[in-house]
Amino acid sequence: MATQPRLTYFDGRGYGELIRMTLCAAGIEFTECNMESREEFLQMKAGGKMLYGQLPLLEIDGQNLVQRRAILHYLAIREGLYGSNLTENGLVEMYFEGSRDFMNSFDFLVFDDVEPILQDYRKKFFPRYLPVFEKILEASSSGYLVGKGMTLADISLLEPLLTAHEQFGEGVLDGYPKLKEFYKMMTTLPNIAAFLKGPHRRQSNTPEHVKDVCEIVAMEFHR
Ligand SMILES: N[C@@H](CCC(=O)N[C@@H](CS)C(=O)NCC(=O)O)C(=O)O
Repeated sequence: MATQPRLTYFDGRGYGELIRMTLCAAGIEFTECNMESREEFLQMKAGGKMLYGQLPLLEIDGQNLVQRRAILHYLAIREGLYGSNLTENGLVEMYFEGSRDFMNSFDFLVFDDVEPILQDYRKKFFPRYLPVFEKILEASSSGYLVGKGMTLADISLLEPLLTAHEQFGEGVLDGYPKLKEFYKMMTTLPNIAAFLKGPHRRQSNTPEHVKDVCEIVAMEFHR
């Protein structure tokens, strides 16, 4: 029997969550190894699988893949979650990067007092991303961002939409009917619905978790 892929990261969302979601969306069974201490991390590093000494690491197809974007693109190409021609690939990349920026704009969530930032956030970031993705979906006949089926761009967009729902509640996409449909469709796809309820889905990162990870990788933690 072929060995299952193994994802090594920390027991939180961070750079690992989209990889977990993509593996699950593609129906790939995988195991996880969570770094819990500095000793464990250093031991893993000494094992020589982490090219730049960083995580996440995905062991798959006899390879030790690092760099989250490289891992995601490898999976996308392997699993047919990419475009079907050069034009579509350009769109997948463009929407993937935009949705990554949208996701990165939630980085403040690791601070203790997010309430005042949340007020500001809605005004600043929603108008940049939500109307753009709404327009793309209006022009789509499949309900997906690119072409006829799901691509990495859709999975990538789902992550900030899930976070937006967690932070702002159910009505967060009011006024964006196509995005609402997209969100409903994506979250009810069997593999994704199973991921959201299953053991690979992590709770939202807390300041405590981020502090722990900083200790493990010996990085300064700023609140
Ligand atoms: N560009 C890398 C960055 C990975 C990264 O910074 N990982 C952090 C944990 S979230 C890490 O392993 N830091 C340890 C270090 O830099 O020594 C990626 O996208 O995967």
